[in-house]
Amino acid sequence: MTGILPSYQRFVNGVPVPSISRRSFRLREKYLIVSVLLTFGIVWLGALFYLPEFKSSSSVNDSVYKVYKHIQKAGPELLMPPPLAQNDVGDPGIIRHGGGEDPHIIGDRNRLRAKIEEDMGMKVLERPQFDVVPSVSSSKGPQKNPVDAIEEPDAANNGGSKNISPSGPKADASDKYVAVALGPNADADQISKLETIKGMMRHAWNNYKLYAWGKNELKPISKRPHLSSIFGGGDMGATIVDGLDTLYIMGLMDEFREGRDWVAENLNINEIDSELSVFETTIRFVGGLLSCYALTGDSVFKTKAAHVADALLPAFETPTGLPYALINPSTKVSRQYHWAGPNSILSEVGTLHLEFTYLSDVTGKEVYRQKVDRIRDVLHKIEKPNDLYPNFINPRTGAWGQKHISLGALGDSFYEYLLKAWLLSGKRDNEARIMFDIAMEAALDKMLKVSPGGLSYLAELKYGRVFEDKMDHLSCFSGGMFALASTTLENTQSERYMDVAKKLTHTCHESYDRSETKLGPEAFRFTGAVEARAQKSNEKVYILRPETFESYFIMWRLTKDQKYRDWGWEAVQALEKHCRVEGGYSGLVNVYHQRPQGDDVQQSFFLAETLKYLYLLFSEDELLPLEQWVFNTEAHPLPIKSHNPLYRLHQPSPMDNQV
Ligand code: DMJ
Repeated sequence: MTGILPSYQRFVNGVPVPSISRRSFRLREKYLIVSVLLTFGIVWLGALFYLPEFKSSSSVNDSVYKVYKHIQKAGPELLMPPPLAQNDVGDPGIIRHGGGEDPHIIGDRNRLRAKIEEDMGMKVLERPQFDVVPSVSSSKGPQKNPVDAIEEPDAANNGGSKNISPSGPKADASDKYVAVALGPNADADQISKLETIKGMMRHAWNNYKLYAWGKNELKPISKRPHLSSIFGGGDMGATIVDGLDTLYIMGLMDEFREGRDWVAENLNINEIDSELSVFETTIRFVGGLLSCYALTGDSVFKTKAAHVADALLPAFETPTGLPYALINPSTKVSRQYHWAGPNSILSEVGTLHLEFTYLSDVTGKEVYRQKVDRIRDVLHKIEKPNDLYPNFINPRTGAWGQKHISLGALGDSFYEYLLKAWLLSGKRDNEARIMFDIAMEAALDKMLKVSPGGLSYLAELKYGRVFEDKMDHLSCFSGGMFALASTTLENTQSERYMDVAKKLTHTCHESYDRSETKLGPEAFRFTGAVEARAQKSNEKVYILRPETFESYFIMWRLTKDQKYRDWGWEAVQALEKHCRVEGGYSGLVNVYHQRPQGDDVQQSFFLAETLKYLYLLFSEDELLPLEQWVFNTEAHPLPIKSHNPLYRLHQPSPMDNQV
């Protein structure tokens, strides 16, 4: 059979093989080859000129982009840089030399990404910005050399391009707080206690995530969101924001990352069209976000802290500058609580100072400091009955309301913040410390009582006289406060402060020990035969409050008396026995019942404060040392100015002066 192409048969060892060795083509073959080439050429030119996809060079880009989009759909990680080595998971913005990827390759990828974003108005996913932080390690770590302030890692202009990367300027690895809970000689008991508390945090967080993610709090028994009025009706993710720094401190980094991403993507206070508490929003949201900013250097937290604080500012527009209690961030309308008449609450107007001054220092915006300085000024200058501060004050007139005085509800954290404002300032805010010492001298003279059974307690006053022989659970923070006051300044009161601190912490422990559940009531009285026990039914609740454990923690750090750790462990066991339910942790309706009913609320402060203080009680002193950190009233640690390199003081840039 003859085909189109000729065959010239050769044989090797009698077997036919095709031959390719011939010097020239025959004429018929030449025609055939030329016509095949011509056909190819025509098809190629036709495609170039007539098919729509290839008409212009910009269309070429379109096509490339379409392919790119297909890849993107397949998974964003395809467009993201490969993970760094285990010990190199720092700021994604850092181009690391001497290991890892070639900077040129990173540079090319960044240019490509920037181009795509610019051309298509599209945002390519960023890798999140934080470090891997071990919670349990044998290395001692945190900052040992205090410096005045460090360069702000995310400053808009940090001088030169060598540290600039796709996600922002350089944040040095040392800018991340390394949370180390254990020293080299930690024993098995300490390790297992820390692990238990960490497990509690995981249980609280996972259930919140499962049943109430993005809502404010969790109802752990009915397994659905809890809408607390203090945060308005909207989805502010209170448990996320309040719990984030505890996750970080415990080294629960996966959980921290999901919380951080929620904050970055969803926290928008301006969308809330209902009233929220200026005070609660400040201590939980602004405080929590600032703490995360100090610990990580991730600028998302600073931006969000300022965003939340800005929404609160209209509440300060009063004749005295003392803020109203509530604000609607959408309408910007402010008002007081109905039950307080025209008055603001002392503990609310007096517990903004730490967050607002620190926010000014890290943002460079003076407006926040101006607000709290004005409040301070009013409270400094006003005439005080017997050197004490009543719980109510009218922001229109600047006059006191009813003369009820307490270190518990309505008064508590105002006094705490006088001491802590002085500490946070690196002991420069002397006005605050003097106000604190004068008030405490008066409080101890007039309010400190001893029960017939020998228990010291802080009574409540009205018009200068003992009004009730009662202590709120809230006032159990005061043991820690007096101990801190005693050890941070030597003056005529320091010995007395420590003595009172020990006695009050002991009394608060008694209020726990005298209940069937070993958890303390909301308030306890000292009347006749009844000591350190609640009497009314609304006083018998335990809503997962932290104040007693806060004092155990501070007392342990400052005295090293083992009993504080023992008391803390009793509390952990009681929480596990009575408050832990399948869907999280619940408060109790009556601490005097053997098998108490739950109140079905997992308060956000359980994650922010209760579990954090218990964890710190069993950690080494190097984890958030008291010489470098001050805890806000919601247990969010803030760095001490001039003593903590993570203070992150804002560095003014030349751009700041431009209009
Ligand atoms: C917290 O929100 C803060 O500690 C506040 O100062 C008072 N009480 C709760 C927790 O009990």
